[in-house]
Amino acid sequence: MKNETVLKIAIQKSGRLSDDSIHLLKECGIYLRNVKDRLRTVSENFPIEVFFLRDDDIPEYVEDGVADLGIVGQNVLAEKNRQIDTIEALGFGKCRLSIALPKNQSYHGPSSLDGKRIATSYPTIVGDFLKKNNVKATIHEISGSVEIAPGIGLSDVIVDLVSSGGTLFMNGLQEAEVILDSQAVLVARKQLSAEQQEIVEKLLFRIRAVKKAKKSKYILMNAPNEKLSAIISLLPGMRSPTVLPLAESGWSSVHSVLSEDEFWDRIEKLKEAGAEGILVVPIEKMIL
Ligand code: PRT
Ligand code: ZN
Repeated sequence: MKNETVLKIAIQKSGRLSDDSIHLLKECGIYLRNVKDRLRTVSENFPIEVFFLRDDDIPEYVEDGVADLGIVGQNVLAEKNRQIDTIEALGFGKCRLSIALPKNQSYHGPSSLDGKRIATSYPTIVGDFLKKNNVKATIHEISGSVEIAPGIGLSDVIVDLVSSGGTLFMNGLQEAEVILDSQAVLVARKQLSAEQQEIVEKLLFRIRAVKKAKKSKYILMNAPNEKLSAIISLLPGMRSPTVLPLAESGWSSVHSVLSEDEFWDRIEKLKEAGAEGILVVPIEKMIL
């Protein structure tokens, strides 16, 4: 076997980030065999070896050099506070770490926490927040089912992750303040070798192409030639739109790329400007 540099990447073994992490690697064209029930696997077509770990352990393993890269939530990173670099936000695993309290209690900012008992799995982040706001409160560290703590008399307040808010609602709690916004990020060990850095750049290039494509749509439409300039002025495209003559004289087919944010607004304006038969197609990869 050739002595090639292989980058080791740690991802969550089983949990909310697992499927999205594997899916991202797949979209980057990195093939992994038998990802279920394994501790590690080497890709057949990219110099990468994947380790499957508990998310809480990933920052430490990356800092210690057991893994070179990792995919982990910013909430875990902030709590563990390890000397590693965040190199790319990945756009999945979005949530927020929030202060929540029983519905019938009022909250007027951090000072409302004075003298309270706070249950959380994030003692470091909460401790820093209290210190920053000059608040004295007691932190009870618990590792799961934080949302039931006020109901069973263990705490007055909780600090926990929220995404839809359904769990808080079901436990009679209200979200009072967001302490941290979080999503999954790609992290790297400090002092990677030049060869390793080269592989990271290759991976990042692919990740960015996938992310960019997700935010964009390819659109095709028919336009009467006399309205072409008005229609073209509404289209950004990567350079300028592609315009092709249709079989029916006096008409053209216009192709372009629109970003998700401006999509609906532009489509309405394009229709008003005379575009017809608008087709919208997902883009798989986008290389700029
Ligand atoms: O076993 P391991 O330690 O690897 O996994 P874990 O149980 O610690 O973590 P897991 O799989 O639950 O979450 C992994 C990561 O997903 C977290 O660290 C976050 O970065 C991210 N994430 C995104 C979330 C949520 N959304 C989320 N909603 N993690 C947890 N939750 C929980 C939250 O704790 C609460 O119990 O979901 C509940 C609230 O959800 P809603 O939708 O009802 O508000
Ligand atoms: Zn965990």
